[in-house]
Amino acid sequence: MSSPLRPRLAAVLALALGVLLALTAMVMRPASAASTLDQLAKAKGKYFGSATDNPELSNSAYTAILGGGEFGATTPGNSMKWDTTEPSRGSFNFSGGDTIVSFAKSHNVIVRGHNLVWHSQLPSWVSSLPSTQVQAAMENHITTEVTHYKGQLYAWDVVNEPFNEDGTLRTDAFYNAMGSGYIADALRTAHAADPNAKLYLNDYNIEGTGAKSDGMYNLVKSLKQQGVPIDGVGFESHLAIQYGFPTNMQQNLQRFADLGVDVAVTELDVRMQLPADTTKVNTQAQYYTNVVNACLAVTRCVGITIWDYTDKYSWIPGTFSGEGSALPWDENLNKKPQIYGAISTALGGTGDGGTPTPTPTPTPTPGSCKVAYSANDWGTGFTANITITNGSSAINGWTLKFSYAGNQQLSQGWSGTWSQSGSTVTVTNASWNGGLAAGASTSVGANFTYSGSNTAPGSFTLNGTACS
Ligand code: 9MR
Repeated sequence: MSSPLRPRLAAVLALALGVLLALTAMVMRPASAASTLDQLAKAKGKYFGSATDNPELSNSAYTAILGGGEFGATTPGNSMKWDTTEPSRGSFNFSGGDTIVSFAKSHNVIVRGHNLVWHSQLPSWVSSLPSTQVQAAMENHITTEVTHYKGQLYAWDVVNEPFNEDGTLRTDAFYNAMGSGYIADALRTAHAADPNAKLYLNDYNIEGTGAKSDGMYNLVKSLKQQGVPIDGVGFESHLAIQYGFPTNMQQNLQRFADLGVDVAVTELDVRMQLPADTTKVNTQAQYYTNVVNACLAVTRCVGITIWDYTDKYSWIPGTFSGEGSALPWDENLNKKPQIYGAISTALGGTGDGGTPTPTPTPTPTPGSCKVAYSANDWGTGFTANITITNGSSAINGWTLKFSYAGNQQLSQGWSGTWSQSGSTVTVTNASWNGGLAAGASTSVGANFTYSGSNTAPGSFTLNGTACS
């Protein structure tokens, strides 16, 4: 006797089996690779870029990383500058810049053109012109170069580094010939040649508030009032840990944005006196975090570019004797877990660039602290990245405690003082991250060794209170 139930039962069983297989596949699927810096930045509506230069494009290990998705923007370090592009009057050479633009296009990377008018890397024929001829030479240079790259660049640094430290304009060949009006003239000339490129003024030591930043601020305000085509201000951000972090960077970026221009971090690196040590690297990691946080907090901050990504090709050792180690990748093109991690974490990532260990889903308790934990595990060891978010009351000084189930053993921690007793790990704040306002976050990290299994800690306490 055939029962109508049998085929139906079989169908239900088949369906159930299908669902089970699908669920099993989901559970078994390896965690997807961590997001790149540019993917993380894009998720926040910004780009993350790296400068480059033509000589290093012959290094395939280098280009694999440059074009491998970590970076969504690039800036030619030298090959679009006047001394390269018009070494003698009227004779133009765009080959180096073209090579970088073509690399960028084929790797889906936008290009910031750098730069059109600058007192440095300026061929001597310009500075020795009679002052009556400088304007024509400048306009011809801008028109020819911008037209050559028309439609291919995201932005141009039209005038580079025009200010003295006291906020007055440098008395360079352009200023001497045309007065302060050379800047408006340069912007208008560039706009006529490529109305779609974002036109920037770019300078260093304007990241924090101060006389130089005020000089730039007043100039941009006046250019906007006159209707001069200016779209953005570039904050180079060549920082050095021995000089302190720029004052009020976020507020400073914001006041420029409030003038109606974009802002961008255009040449970020954070150098130190060598050799590096734990204290210096901790400070450096915090500087990178601070810069990312400042940009993220300002809607019109469009992106961050580091001034090349590896110490191998950094300009620092050649310029500042005894200094270096300024970038997130070392001289062997390996990511520095702590610096890369600081940038990634600040951008909202897992901080490691490897395969993230899934974070257990916490049960949120309203008003309590929160802890996000991830581990970049290489089988015998791992880097733990922990972001602590304070609860609803400000604290000044904190102690974080958690325990591992296995034999995980601390080897080195950063951004706090780390210790371990048995399976319990204790982290207390560093001097610079002890004060946390309500809801404020800070990130710490450490390397551990282990054997056997490596399960994430199940619970955390901050100053004795359980965190979700
Ligand atoms: O990275 C550039 C380096 O290769 C050159 O030797 C140097 C010459 O001035 O310029 C470097 O880039 C500078 C940029 O164009 C403007 N801001 C400061 C950068 C570092 O010097």
